Amino acid sequence: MKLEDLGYNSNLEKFRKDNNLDSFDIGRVIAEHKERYIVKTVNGEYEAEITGNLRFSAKGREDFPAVGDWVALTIYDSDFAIIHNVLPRFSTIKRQAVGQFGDVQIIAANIDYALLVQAVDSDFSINRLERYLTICNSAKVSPIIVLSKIDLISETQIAEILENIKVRIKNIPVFAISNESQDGYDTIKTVIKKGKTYCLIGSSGVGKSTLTNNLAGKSLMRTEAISLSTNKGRHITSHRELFVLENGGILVDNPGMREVGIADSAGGLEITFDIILSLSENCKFIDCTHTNEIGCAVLSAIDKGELDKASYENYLKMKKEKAYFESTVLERRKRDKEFGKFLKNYKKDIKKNKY
Ligand SMILES: Nc1nc2c(ncn2[C@@H]2O[C@H](COP(=O)(O)OP(=O)(O)OP(=O)(O)O)[C@@H](O)[C@H]2O)c(=O)[nH]1
Ligand SMILES: [Mg+2]
Ligand SMILES: [Zn+2]
Repeated sequence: MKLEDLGYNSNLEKFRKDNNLDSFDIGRVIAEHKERYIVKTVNGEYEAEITGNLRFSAKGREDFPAVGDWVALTIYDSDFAIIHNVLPRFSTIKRQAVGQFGDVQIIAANIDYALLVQAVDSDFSINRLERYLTICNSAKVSPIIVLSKIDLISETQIAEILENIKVRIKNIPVFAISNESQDGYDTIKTVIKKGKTYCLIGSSGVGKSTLTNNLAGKSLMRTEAISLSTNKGRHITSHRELFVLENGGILVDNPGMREVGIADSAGGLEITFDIILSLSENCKFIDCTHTNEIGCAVLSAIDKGELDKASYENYLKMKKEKAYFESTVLERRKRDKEFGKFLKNYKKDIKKNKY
């Protein structure tokens, strides 16, 4: 195996050269559990931890390695290694961490495509699709929509769902598949390319691991039927993991997500709702909030049926979340800064009292 088979490229090699990391091994994080990592290199898989230096210089969760990361490491024996550096990420899929406002959770790093999986029988929601799209657009990851479990509904119902998506979501590929009958597999297999990394995201029980296993041709991940009435919210997959498929594609399977909070700082909303953005150029007021203003081009487009109202409402909701997220991040930074100042003065005082 070569590093390229894990998705390594010339940009990463350049960074390694420029930063004199030649004395280290290079590997990719394929799994993570409580700050312990499994890293795959050309020589095999190693259990790894980060250096104290990396831990202490970390300003937040984002500075720790995540699944998909490229790392410089020293291998100590046949299965243990220490991670010294995390190489720069070309993309990072993240969300607002559940219950911790202003903090982000990294879903995966260095992802080329996100497979947004929704089951057509119970899980389907265009609002949530738009939410995932926003996260992808913010992360610089290309989204692909995968509708699973089409064996459970009729062809007319499938066609209806595809029509409904088209009204609100343009220019994003949509694949309808069944992991049972493997309908649609021929086409979805054609999007999985050698050396590219695909991240499966979606709710619990939609068939992400079943798809992973089927594409791999072997049972890599445990899958299970969940009884929604007795096991509400139980997840089958409990950790993320990266696999290299036979055809050279690289897959990251994830635990199901219940909440997909917006931690957007890179214009993900603007890209996802570019129609609203371009309409707003014609609003009468430059600071139009598109909620009640006279001469608002967005509201008038809704009236004329040119813009989907539900999509617009979803946009407003996420915009609010984004504003809240940004304010909590600012708040956190301010607190950190104040604490830094306090610490500096405190240390000064101690010194003064000493002498
Ligand atoms: N009928 C039908 N059942 C499916 C399909 N895909 C998956 N299943 C079943 O749905 C259940 C859950 O599948 P998993 O692949 O474990 O779901 P998951 O998305 O990995 O779930 P988490 O790991 O909890 O996120 C299993 O019983 C699968 O057999 C499908 O296309 N059709
Ligand atoms: Mg799973
Ligand atoms: Zn407006």
